[in-house]
Parts: sequence; structure tokens; C-alpha cells
Amino acid sequence: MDTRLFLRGLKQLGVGFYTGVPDSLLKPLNDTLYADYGLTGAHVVTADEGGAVALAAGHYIATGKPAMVYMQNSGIGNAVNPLASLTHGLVYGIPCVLVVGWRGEPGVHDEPQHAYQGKVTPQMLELCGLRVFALDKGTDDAAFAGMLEEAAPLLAKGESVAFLVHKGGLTGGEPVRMPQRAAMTREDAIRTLIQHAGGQDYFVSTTGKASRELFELRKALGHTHERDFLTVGSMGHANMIALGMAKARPNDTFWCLDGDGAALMHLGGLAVEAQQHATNLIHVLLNNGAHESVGGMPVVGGGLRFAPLAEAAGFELVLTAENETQLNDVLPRVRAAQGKQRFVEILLNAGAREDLGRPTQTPKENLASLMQALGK
Ligand SMILES: Cc1ncc(C[n+]2csc(CCOP(=O)(O)OP(=O)(O)O)c2C)c(N)n1
Repeated sequence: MDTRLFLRGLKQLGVGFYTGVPDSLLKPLNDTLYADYGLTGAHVVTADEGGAVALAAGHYIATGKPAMVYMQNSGIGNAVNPLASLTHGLVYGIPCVLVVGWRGEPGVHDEPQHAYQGKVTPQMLELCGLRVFALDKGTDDAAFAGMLEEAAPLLAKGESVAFLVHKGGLTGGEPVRMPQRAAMTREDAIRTLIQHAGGQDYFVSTTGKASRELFELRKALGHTHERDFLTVGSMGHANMIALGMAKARPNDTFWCLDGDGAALMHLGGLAVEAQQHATNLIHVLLNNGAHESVGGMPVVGGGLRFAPLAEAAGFELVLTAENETQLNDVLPRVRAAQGKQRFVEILLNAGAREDLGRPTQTPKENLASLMQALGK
């Protein structure tokens, strides 16, 4: 279905405010909202999906109109708390219109991190009290009109509904122009990082293309993958995984390769990490100003800097690099500063290779080889 027709239909339900976290499958919707509203006013990209449900709740309280909350199904977990304990009919009964991209739909080939979430997606939404409508390539105007007719009285009663979007279910949209403000790409930075790191160091990389690039760079450089943990799902948790490892292995060095969207999603972890004072964990923030892996929607406008946040949280050595020369200067200083808690922010252009592949190891193979390298 064309995204503009979809949005026009939702207007009939009173939906004129849009919020969420971007998703590759919902890219036509994300791009259209960005083209029409930018990132202020009627369209807000939140740090996480739960925040979007809460924002939609606030909008309803102040206007009496339901808002749209869009997300990849990976984000349902983040949204469950406000859906169950804030908007649900047994609590406040605040209606929301969710639009959920269905990664890992059973029978459709997808990446392993989506397999379980994809299988339980309809049930999870129903368990949260939502009436689920499927939107696929075959959904025509008449079918959509029927869904709107069924949704309207539910919303009027304070219940929420979800449009579950199958691959290709929404079309159209003009691609977002991604931030081009630095000299390096994420892949350039990761290559330089692994070349500077010690051969015995461990890496924990964030969700999305960063992990795919790390995997391919290892291969291209003739390295093995056994010292890398690829956080293929659970966006925003790479630093806690790395912290768990670093605390248990004080004599090893760990690098966390984080994304700006991911770090923002669970920003509280930065303060916890600083408070834990794990001096064998180097947190690297690959800041391209965008959710590049899912289409390039800016992260809070693209201007957020994490170095001041890391300083405020208590990191002892905080350095920034904007180009290859600076990064080559910064990394030996970082490595030499053992005993200090270290944070590096790298400002990047958003973008990736067209031919970027995906890890050929399964998550279980990745884990088994890493744990073997750790002697476990
Ligand atoms: C909880 C959750 N919400 C949304 C997604 C979809 N998703 C995967 S990668 C990504 C963008 C990550 O952005 P960032 O951390 O800035 O890294 P970049 O892609 O720019 O390298 C998103 C939104 C997800 N995997 N999990």
C-alpha cells in the first residue's frame, strides 16, 4: 500500500501526530514523515520505543486524539512496559495506533536475531491488549477501509490497535539525505580501530551495520572472528555486555563499538559503566548522527555529542576524532592510558558500502568461538 494512502486513512481515525524509532521495513513511512514534518512538531523520533508510547499518551491526554507509534518489532520489548502499565484498558485506557515492521516473519528469510521475536510478534501485541491488523502487499483499499472501520470504535473506547506491516506492505517515500559532516565512514573507523588494538583484545560491537562491517573487516584483514561479540539484536545493550565481560576479566582489554542511536536508546548504561570504573573497557562511540543501518533517519537531529556526556558521567580520559589523522593520533594515547576509564567519540559520515554482507557465522557459532577463546 502506498504510504500516503495509509497516512490519509489514519487521519480518519484522528491520527495527526507521529512518533517512534525507525525501521528498515518501515522506511517508506519514516521517509514520508521526515519529508512532511522533519523532526519537530508533528513528528518525533524518540530514543526508544517505550518513550514513543509515552509521548503518544501525552499527546492523547492533551488533545483527545490518538497518535501513531511506529517501530520495528524488535522494539516491542521496549514498548511493553508503557503498553501494559500506562495505556492499557485496565489502567488509563489511552488509545494508540501502533505501526510495527514485522522482521523475522515465519516463512520469510531473515537474520537470526529476528527469528524468535518474529515468531511471537502477533501474540505479544495481542497480549498487550492490541487488536492487530495485517498490512501486506495484497492489502487493497477495500481491505484497509474495513480495518479503519473496525479500529475506530476500539480507539473510541480507549483501546489500542496495531498495523503489523509485512515486508513490502508499505511503499513510496523519498529517501532521507544522511548527515555528511566528517571525513570518515563507520567502516573506515572500525578498520583503524582494529588495526590499533592489541591482537589479544576483545571487541563487542553494536546492532546493525557496525557488526556486519566488523565481521567483514576481520575477514579482509586475515583476522579470525573469535575475539568479537556481535550484538546483532538487543540494540543499546552492547556496553552492558562488554561491561559484564570486562568486570569478569580484569586482565583483558575490551573495546565496545557503540552507535549513537544505540547509546541514546539506553543512555543510563553510560553512567553505570562510568560508576563501575572498568578501566579495561574502552567505549568507542561511532557517531554518524543517524540510524544509518535502518535508512538514515537522524538521531535527535544529528547534532548530539557524547563526549561531554561521558565526561559528566565520570570517564577519566575522553577523546574525540573527526578524521583519520586525528584517530591515528588518539588511539595510541588511549591505549597507553591504562588504569583510566576511557571513552572515544568518532564523528563520522553516515553511509555504508552497497555490497556489505552479513555475518556468515550464526550467533551460536560466534558465541562458541568467543567463549573458547576466553577458555570457557
Ligand atoms: C529495540 C530496537 N529498536 C529498533 C531496532 C532497529 N534498528 C536496528 S539498527 C538501528 C539503528 C542503529 O543506529 P545507530 O546506533 O546510530 O547505528 P548506525 O546504524 O548509525 O551505525 C535500528 C533503529 C532494533 N534492532 N532494536
